[in-house]
Amino acid sequence: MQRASSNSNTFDLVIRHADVVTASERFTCDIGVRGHRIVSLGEDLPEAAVEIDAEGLLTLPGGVDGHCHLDQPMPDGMRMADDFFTGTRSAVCGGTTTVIPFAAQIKGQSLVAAVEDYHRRATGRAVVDYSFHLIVTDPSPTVLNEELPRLIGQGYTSFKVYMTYDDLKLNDRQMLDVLDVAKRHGALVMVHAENAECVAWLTDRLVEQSLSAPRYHAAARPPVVEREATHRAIALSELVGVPILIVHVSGREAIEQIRWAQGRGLNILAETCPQYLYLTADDLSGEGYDGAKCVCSPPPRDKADQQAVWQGLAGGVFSVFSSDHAPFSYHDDHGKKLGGVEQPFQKIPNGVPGIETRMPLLFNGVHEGHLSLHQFVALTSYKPARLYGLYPRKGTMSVGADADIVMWDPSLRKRIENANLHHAVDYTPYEGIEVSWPVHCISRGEVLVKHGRYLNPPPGRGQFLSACRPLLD
Ligand code: DUC
Ligand code: ZN
Ligand code: ZN
Repeated sequence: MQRASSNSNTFDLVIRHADVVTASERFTCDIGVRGHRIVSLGEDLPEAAVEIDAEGLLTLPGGVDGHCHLDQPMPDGMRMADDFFTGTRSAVCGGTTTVIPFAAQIKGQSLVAAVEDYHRRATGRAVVDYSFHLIVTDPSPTVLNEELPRLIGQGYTSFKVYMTYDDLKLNDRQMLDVLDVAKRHGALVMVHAENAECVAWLTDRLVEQSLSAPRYHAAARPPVVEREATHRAIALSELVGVPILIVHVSGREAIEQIRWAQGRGLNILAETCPQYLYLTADDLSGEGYDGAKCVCSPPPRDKADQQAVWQGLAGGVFSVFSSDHAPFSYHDDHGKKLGGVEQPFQKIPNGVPGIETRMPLLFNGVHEGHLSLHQFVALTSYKPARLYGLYPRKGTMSVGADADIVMWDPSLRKRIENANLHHAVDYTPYEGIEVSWPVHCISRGEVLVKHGRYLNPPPGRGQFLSACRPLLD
């Protein structure tokens, strides 16, 4: 694939005969890269130091994972298995060349301190480029009036708020305050929509009956709990007059609320994730404690919900498809078996790993006729780049964009096996599913994956990306 050039240094890299697919176009050309950027899309480009023949492959913009958790500070002895090194290594092996994890405020902590701490965790570790969302858990007057406006101006233009989890949740008034700051300063608020009081009430009833197995996680968070919070978040957004993005939408009841809002002309955006296409609540009922591997919130639903999510992806309800990678190992005292013991459902660390399998699993939607290739690019790269202020540097294939390029062979099908993944988690909930994989992955002009093999680039080559204003259309 590579050959040395003796007579030209016009380009550092040329990709020949590329069948380029973006969110809106498909064309064949040679791609010329100089330094980190695409500098030419043309024909018969002169020879470069590095050459790749893309004949027979699809050439797509690198993926942007707009929702993943890496090395996030956790309470109660929990610890994420992936840091910025293993997480971004895993990302690029699955075709993702930009990740956006969360700088999370601990209640009582300054938001600026949370961001500084998160930079320390990322610096020198990332293999691909990264940006940060914020998680706002304590919207004090200082946070609302000083820290958030300053951080938005410095390139942190999206933040997540939670309607559940005791250590993270905001009440409605606090949500209104945060939405108001987003409106005045041009940021995007992402909402985790589950009704905390309902979850607590249902959990107490299950615990009273000594029902503690992983499968009761789904019973404690039924669709109505997500539906109610989704509707309430929409109402709060309407009241303030600012768009929101509802994250990890799990099935038809929440989708109905979002469709209803979108039909009324409200600017309600939505995200879904692989677990809502490939898992159901039955996966929480595995042998013994095995169901803990699929405990995430909202929980996976049923087959009809999976169908509704596929239809929502195809029909435009969803703007983005993210992993919500939450890397807790199964055999780990800091993971699913906290303290070395099996936990009652309400204490199991929430989340499933999926940063490497996100794009291959959605590519199956193209393979099976659910989605067009353009929709695949829009959901996994173009739209998250725009919403999170990284476009046109990321999310497209145009002159001036970063050379983040992923080449796929749609005919190459291989089963997912955790042994072949590059994260530090000891399982994948998608073991055995057959998918297409990226063949070559390029990040800012550098080949990091070649013929499916990870080339071990040095940790720290990934750069922090300061985000611009969200582009919502
Ligand atoms: N739910 C979240 O809200 N975040 C991480 C993982 C999960 O399941
Ligand atoms: Zn969440
Ligand atoms: Zn999450």
